[in-house]
Amino acid sequence: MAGSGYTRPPPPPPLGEGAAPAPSAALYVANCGPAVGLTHDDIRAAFAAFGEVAGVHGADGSGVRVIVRFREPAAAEAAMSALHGRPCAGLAGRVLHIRYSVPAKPKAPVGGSLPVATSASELGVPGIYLVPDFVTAAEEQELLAAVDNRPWKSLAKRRVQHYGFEFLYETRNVDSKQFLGELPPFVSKIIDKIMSFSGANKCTSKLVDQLTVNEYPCGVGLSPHIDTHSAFEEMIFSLSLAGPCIMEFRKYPKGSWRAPSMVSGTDKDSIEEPQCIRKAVFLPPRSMLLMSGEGRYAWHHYIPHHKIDDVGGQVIKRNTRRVSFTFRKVRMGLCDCEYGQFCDSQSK
Ligand SMILES: O=C(O)CCC(=O)C(=O)O
Repeated sequence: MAGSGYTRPPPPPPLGEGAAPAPSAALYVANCGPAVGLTHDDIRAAFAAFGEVAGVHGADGSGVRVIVRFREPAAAEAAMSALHGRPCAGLAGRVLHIRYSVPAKPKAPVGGSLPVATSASELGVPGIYLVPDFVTAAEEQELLAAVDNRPWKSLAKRRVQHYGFEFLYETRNVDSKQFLGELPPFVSKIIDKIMSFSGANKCTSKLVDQLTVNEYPCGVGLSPHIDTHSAFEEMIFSLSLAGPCIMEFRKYPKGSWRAPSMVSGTDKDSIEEPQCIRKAVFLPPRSMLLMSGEGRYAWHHYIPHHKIDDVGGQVIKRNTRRVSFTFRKVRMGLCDCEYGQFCDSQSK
């Protein structure tokens, strides 16, 4: 798209579904470019037969796809009907594959354009609480040493450990009949402290019985998701250790939007997503995040894949790993929350 302001259109929709990009003055031309021996001047000359060409630009770094911009949409339409899928005499008989190009969205500045809160009150997502310095630096080192002494399981972009119950990434759920055993003694102090959270007394029996430890290499994040309602009870506690991150919360107008797989970690940030409310908070090492109520049930949480973040004008480098301890309580029945549109129990 270099400089053209246009880019590759989305793949054509299956027959009868959605609409192809509307005709425009810019064409996305594949099988055409310097890498197959055609200069931008050659291409401009061949397309000029249909109207005034405003510019020819590489569509990407491949050298085989270009954007041809006409002054008038009618010229683009004429070129499309004459040249698409046919050998082009002016371009050494190459068969061109042409679609209407679409305007490129401006790229977000480094770290995203979202202001980043440094406290839960500034974040303003109901049910989200953040406690800085929840553990001391010495406790942090003990917790890291404890998990580094245990086997990690490698996912595509990060490593994990599960205690209490295994988290099944394929179903984003747990097998509640497969109890792996009590949470390990090295987290007992954390669990005691969690009990002191306001609202923690809502839980009648054990407050948490499942722990997922995530180790994110520098700059690696996590796809947007809501923890499956039927898998876990309301309160989710996440302790950040070693490195910081930004956590973004997103509320979608329709609860049905599903994030790409958390296993692959291949989310594409916000490019193809529907409109949503976005808010972000900085999670420093040793802080504890509590997700409850609306923030837990109705907002997706997401860790952008950034190596550098801008927090209130201060550049924060994510140049160490981040290790999080996420404590949850496995749900043994169905969820009956008041956020039915986001609830897998209630949509069945
Ligand atoms: O790393 C974190 O703080 C969040 C982890 C999380 O959301 C998850 O494991 O589902």
